[in-house]
Amino acid sequence: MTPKSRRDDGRLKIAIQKSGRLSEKSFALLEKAGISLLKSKDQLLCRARNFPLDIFLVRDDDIPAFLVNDVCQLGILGQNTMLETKLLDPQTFGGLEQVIELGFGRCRLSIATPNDMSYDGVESLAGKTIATSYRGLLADYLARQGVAADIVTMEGAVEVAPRTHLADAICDLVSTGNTLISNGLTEQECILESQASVIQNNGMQDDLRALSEKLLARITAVLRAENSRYIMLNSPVDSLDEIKAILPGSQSPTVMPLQGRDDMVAVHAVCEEEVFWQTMEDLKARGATSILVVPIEKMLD
Ligand code: PRT
Ligand code: ZN
Repeated sequence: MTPKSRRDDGRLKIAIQKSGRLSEKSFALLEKAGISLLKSKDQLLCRARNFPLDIFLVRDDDIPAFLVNDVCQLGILGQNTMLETKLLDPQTFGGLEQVIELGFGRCRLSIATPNDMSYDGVESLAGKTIATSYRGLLADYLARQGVAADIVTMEGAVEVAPRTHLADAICDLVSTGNTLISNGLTEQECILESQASVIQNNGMQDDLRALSEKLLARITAVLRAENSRYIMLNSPVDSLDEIKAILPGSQSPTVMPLQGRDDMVAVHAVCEEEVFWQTMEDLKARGATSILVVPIEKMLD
């Protein structure tokens, strides 16, 4: 059961995973968005000191229910969990929507078979039994592929199912692939690529919408800053166009004169993607000098 709605206090509520693979990065994201949290003994609720926001600390699987019951307006959840929840109960959870992809908690939902099972494409699964915690996503995938297989739902330790003869194959989340390898399984089909995302229930009340938009704008700005670099270099006037063209993801660099030099100018640019060593070497090869790449802490247009 979820707690009674407390939305009438005018504070925005966000649900994040209490402990697990998403919790540390969810907290860190809120902190980077300028939210300073009051430490509390409450195991469920944490208040922000400098923003009208309450943070509910819950199991990730409970986050969709917190949203549809209007206990919280926002949540941070793996796309895998959100899509599975919607597929299993579209009537209750159909209104959940993703608002921002966060770039952490990346994994894929894949079908894997024992190393010694002959596998020749997804048709090889016809008539087999597949163990998974993602019945909705797996059933949807098999139906789209036109393959009839039996699904056994397991809450955890899915990777041991073939060894214990509970199933012929499995469908589970994979990140490094080590769990599959150490259980003698081979990844065959990736049925979903997933990452953490901010979700909301469509039809948010007007009084909280403005607060939500403000928080989401800050989160977007944090993600942009994290993915951007500020690059400074000196460029020969003659190769300025070429140098500007290879600055990754930069729109209009600032070009400034260098005192006492007619042949060189200073170039400053925000690059909205990673600046690789190769790019720096390419810049240098075109005559750029004093190339500096620095992280950006905050960024707002
Ligand atoms: O207690 P609560 O219900 O909140 O947590 P949980 O146990 O349900 O979830 P948790 O913390 O394990 O995962 C939360 C979310 O992290 C998932 O829903 C995914 O969105 C994301 N995520 C990213 C992963 C993984 N990577 C991951 N590797 N979730 C689980 N795994 C497991 C996978 O199930 C398998 O057992 O890790 C194992 C495989 O990892 P590798 O690295 O060996 O391939
Ligand atoms: Zn869970």
